[in-house]
Amino acid sequence: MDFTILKLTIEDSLAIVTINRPQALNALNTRFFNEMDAMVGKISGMPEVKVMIITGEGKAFVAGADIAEMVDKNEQEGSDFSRLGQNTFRSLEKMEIPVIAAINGFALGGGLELAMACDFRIASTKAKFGQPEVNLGLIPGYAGTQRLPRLVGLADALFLLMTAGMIGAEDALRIGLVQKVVEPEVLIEETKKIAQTIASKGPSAVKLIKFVVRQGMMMDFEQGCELEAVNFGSLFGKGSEGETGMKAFLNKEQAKWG
Ligand code: CO8
Repeated sequence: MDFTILKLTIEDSLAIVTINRPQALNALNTRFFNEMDAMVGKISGMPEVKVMIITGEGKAFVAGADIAEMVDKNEQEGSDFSRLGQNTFRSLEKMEIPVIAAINGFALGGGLELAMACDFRIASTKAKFGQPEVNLGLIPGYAGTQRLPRLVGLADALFLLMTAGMIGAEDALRIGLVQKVVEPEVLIEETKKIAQTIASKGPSAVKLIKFVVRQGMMMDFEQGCELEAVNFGSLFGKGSEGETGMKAFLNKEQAKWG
């Protein structure tokens, strides 16, 4: 597929995907979702890529779903547009490798929903966050009603969803919506450093962390522990990643992953 909205840069084992429609503050349209589906497929087929970063061009990460595209939709089309975005973000969330959002500016509505489908979020001090759908007589449609309370808790989620208020990066950090706040000029560098740290770890272990934690969150505690035990065991044995890592430690060497 020809990418006209998404720009892909590969740097060593990192894939940096930039949403590049700054004239509309990177608002999410059908073309974006088709490109993001294709991008998820493309990067999933690149074993050399260990971590993916998503960021936005210009003053926005993403200022929401494209209101101009949504305005004339009927009920059925509205639900379909919601499912389109939900499915794309679910595919992104289910990628085996970690996905980090580097939030450079506005992350509103569908933009915040995109950021929440990533594994964690690094924000510039200039970032602004909100779910302003009720200003438009809408509710979130890309699983914001589901991911936001799971990330920040019920009351902070309802506060943001009901007031449509925008919060800054420090408040987002306080409620756990983002994990780190940095100056705008170092956002990408700092995010890359975090991504490189992750990329230097046991690659199967990192993927299993993502899988076991995310799956476990949808299970009861006992089932989650069993999922952990099975996957813990999968890293043991002759030629395994666990063997490589543990032997390197005992030999006081840096592990060389296969
Ligand atoms: N959709 C389409 N165009 C947009 C959007 C958007 N979400 N946001 C900004 N733009 C456009 C503006 O219309 C403007 O275009 P033009 O230059 O042609 O007039 C351009 O981007 C620049 O925007 P502004 O001039 O408004 O820039 P400001 O710096 O003055 O303001 C704001 C920035 C505060 C971010 C402002 O643009 C704004 O409030 N944007 C809308 C934010 C919003 O309401 N987002 C939520 C949208 S709804 C949503 O995301 C629901 C998701 C689930 C959908 C489920 C499917 C059914």
